[in-house]
Amino acid sequence: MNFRVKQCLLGASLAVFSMVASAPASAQSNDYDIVPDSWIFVMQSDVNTMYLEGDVKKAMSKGKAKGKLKHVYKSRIKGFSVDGMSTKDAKIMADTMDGVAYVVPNSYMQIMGTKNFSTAGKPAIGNQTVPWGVARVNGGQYKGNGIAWVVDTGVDARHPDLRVHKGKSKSIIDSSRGMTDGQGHGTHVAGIIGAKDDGTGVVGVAPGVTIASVKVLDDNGKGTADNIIAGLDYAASRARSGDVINLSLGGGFNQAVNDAVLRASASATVVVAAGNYRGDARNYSPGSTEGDNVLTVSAINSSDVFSSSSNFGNPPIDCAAPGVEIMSTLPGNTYGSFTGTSMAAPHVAGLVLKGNISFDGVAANDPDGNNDPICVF
Ligand SMILES: [Ca+2]
Ligand SMILES: [Ca+2]
Ligand SMILES: [Ca+2]
Repeated sequence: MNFRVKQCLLGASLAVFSMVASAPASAQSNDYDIVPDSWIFVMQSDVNTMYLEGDVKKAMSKGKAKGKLKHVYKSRIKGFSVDGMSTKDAKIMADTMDGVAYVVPNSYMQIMGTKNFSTAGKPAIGNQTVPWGVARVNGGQYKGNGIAWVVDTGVDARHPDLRVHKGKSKSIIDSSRGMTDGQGHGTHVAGIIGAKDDGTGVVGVAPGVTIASVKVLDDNGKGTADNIIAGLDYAASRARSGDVINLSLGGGFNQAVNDAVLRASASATVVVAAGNYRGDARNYSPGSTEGDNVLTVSAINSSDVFSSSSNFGNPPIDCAAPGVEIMSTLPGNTYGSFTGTSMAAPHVAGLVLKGNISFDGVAANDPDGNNDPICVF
């Protein structure tokens, strides 16, 4: 956690603060990360959320704060987001409303994986391939009935190598494509976790597991913290112990995102990508989240060498997993490879579903000098 942000939270429970002012110079929390005039309010954990929507609107009229209520978070996560509200009015809101723990600016986040265009879009040819990452973590053979909640760009539900539960899937964002994945990243992540062991295409770490797609990022792989929190709130309200929630995305440090991950982890284990900024993972969200039921994952290549783009630092990183040139499912019944900590996290999500994680070897050349253990079954 960012020390100065923490001080601010403890010092004044109703303080409005800016990540621009609070973040250290080395962090990515620069101006371009902030969504203008958009705020995330986090309520104290004992607040009754039944009347939260009405309370927000009442506070807006009472305090003369102008803005548009966007999301209300009322399951594990308690809070709300607003658009079109000035910094001055956000302060008024925080002062007028009872039970506000803190407010932070909304911020942009994105996928933590890069498509290799020379391999993407290939149909499956011949027999099933076991991707190197699945072999490295001893994946395969899943008999449980857990669900993998993939909070991402969507998942192609028609891909024959995936088992997607449409009824449990949901899009948080307005999208002309509806539930489907226009980017490819979410479909790729889903295949790493659970592509079927059916003799064709690829196989995942927990083959054939039910995938629930929670779409929070657009066709460019980009999104905002308040939508990601809404996706987490949705997944946490339905996930059970034995499920896993995967977050292969990231951006600058955002306390509200980290707290949402922490609160969601009361429902099921949350696995998060460390981030691809070649920096200290403590400066990025959600990778910096620390909790007993939260796993932060860095990336290695097929020689167990730490990926040059992966964030580092223990804490918050718990282990490393395969994340370079990973072959998996892509939309339209095709396959291709991606690189990033986005690919490392779902390997560990698959292990969580299988129910047993151990370590085998370490990531060589880890920049923090403390070589991350490699998670395997
Ligand atoms: Ca397969
Ligand atoms: Ca950790
Ligand atoms: Ca390390």
